[in-house]
Amino acid sequence: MSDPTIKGVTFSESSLDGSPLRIAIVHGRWNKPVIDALLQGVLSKLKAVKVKEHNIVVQSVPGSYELPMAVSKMITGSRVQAGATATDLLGGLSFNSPLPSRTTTPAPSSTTATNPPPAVIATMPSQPFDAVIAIGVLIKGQTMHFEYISDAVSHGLMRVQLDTGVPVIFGVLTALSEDQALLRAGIGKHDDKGHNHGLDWALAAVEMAIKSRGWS
Ligand code: DLZ
Repeated sequence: MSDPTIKGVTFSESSLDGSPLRIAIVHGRWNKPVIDALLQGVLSKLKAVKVKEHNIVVQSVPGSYELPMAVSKMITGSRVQAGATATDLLGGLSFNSPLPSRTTTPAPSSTTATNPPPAVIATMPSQPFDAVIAIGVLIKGQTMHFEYISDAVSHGLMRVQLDTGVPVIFGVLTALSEDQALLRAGIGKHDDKGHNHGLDWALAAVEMAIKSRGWS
């Protein structure tokens, strides 16, 4: 068996300051238990390196195949969903609502006491993201879906980051079995729980965001 200490990335976490950064996370909803664990890993590590909660925007798409389009739109779109913060997510609320296209009209003030205004769906001018983390979990099945989607998504995400100049972190697991996926989200079934790769993706996003600011 190979030495388990050799494989993997090294980060100098202490030198990373995410406090000025704005980070988007887009995740698929296939294989949700694994997605949820990865997402929690990303969010906890972003917080650990001081990315502010209100500077984290989370969106979901049906499956991994949709990630490149969603990431592209998140980067280039003129509007983003406001209020979808890490706190909402950790509180268990859903992010599956559509992106709002307009600001709701506030109710007249005279009616607010008895008829509260509709839930605020705020829109705000686009603020640039410093990095986007795309999270998906592909698990090989009996058909060729896995191969086609893995190939399309990896190329699509690379294309988006090169075309836009915004770092896109490849948070897509391409697992040959459910067990492989669980281990890579730190929720393995047996004594060895594995390692949550979401932790690494968060650090990669912050490092690339900081470095690409300096390169541009
Ligand atoms: C169709 C499909 C299959 C078979 N497997 C997965 C998977 O393991 N992980 C994943 O994220 N998505 C899967 N999908 C859904 C596709 O990504 C996509 O959402 C649909 O084909 C619709 O475009």
